[in-house]
Amino acid sequence: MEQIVSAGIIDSYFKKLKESLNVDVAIVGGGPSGLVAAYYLAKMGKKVSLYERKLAPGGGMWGGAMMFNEIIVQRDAIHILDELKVEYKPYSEDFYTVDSVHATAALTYQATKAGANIFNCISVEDVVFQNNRVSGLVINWAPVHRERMHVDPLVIIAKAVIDGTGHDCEVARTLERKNNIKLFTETGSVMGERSLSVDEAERTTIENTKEIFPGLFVSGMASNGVSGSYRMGPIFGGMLLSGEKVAKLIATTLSVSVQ
Ligand code: 48F
Repeated sequence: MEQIVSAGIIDSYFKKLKESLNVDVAIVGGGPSGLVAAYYLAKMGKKVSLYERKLAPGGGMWGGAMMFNEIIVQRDAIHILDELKVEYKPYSEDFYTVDSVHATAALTYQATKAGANIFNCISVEDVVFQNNRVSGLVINWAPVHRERMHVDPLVIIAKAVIDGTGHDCEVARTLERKNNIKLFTETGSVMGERSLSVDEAERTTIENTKEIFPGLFVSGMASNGVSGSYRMGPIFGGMLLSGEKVAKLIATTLSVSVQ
């Protein structure tokens, strides 16, 4: 009995890991934008894996605002909540409240149900850089990073990578720091996030969701961080719409590149 429990877990995990050594889309960060992107891409039949360094995917969504576990979603993004079967309540004409624990769990569930593999407790420490293109990820156990252990990583090959790391836009920063390249931003660099301005930030989150270097796309707060736009606090329509947009962009890019 003891052996079956351990062997089952090891066999099943390594099957998943091995299947994910070469994917269509590798997503860094399990925040709302990354989870929504994972859902739509998997639903379109793409092979998707998502890497989250924390134990629980969900990023900044669990905690609502100041740990009041409710979030606000605007009317424009309600079709995504409907698609992912997330419950919401009308609050005022264009705004809805959503239980943040319910929403985060639902996004995680729907992404995996659609076929995306989520790997938690894994940190992305670098990208694969070949022919002036981001072609995959360099991954390691999050505790290895936390303990600063000198342990070499494993590598995942991907046709497209999403930086969904939130405010820190870690993948874009690492790419820029190590490779003497210019990103597709106004300055050619990661411009850094500005202070809070809700309307502006919600709009630009979607505008700034794009390919910022061949093979590397940004979603969610990382989009605004890379392009020098504002933060917005606990309103989540922009994050959901950004996840939807990046999935469509990548699907289009991949379909063009296979023709
Ligand atoms: O920050 P986060 O929730 O990403 P998001 O989709 O959503 C932002 C909102 O939650 C909120 C906001 C909305 O109004 O402003 O902040 O842009 O989630 C990012 C996830 O990425 C993980 C991190 O632990 C978090 O769960 N992450 C960051 N860097 C890495 C990483 C890394 N190098 N490797 C793996 N995971």
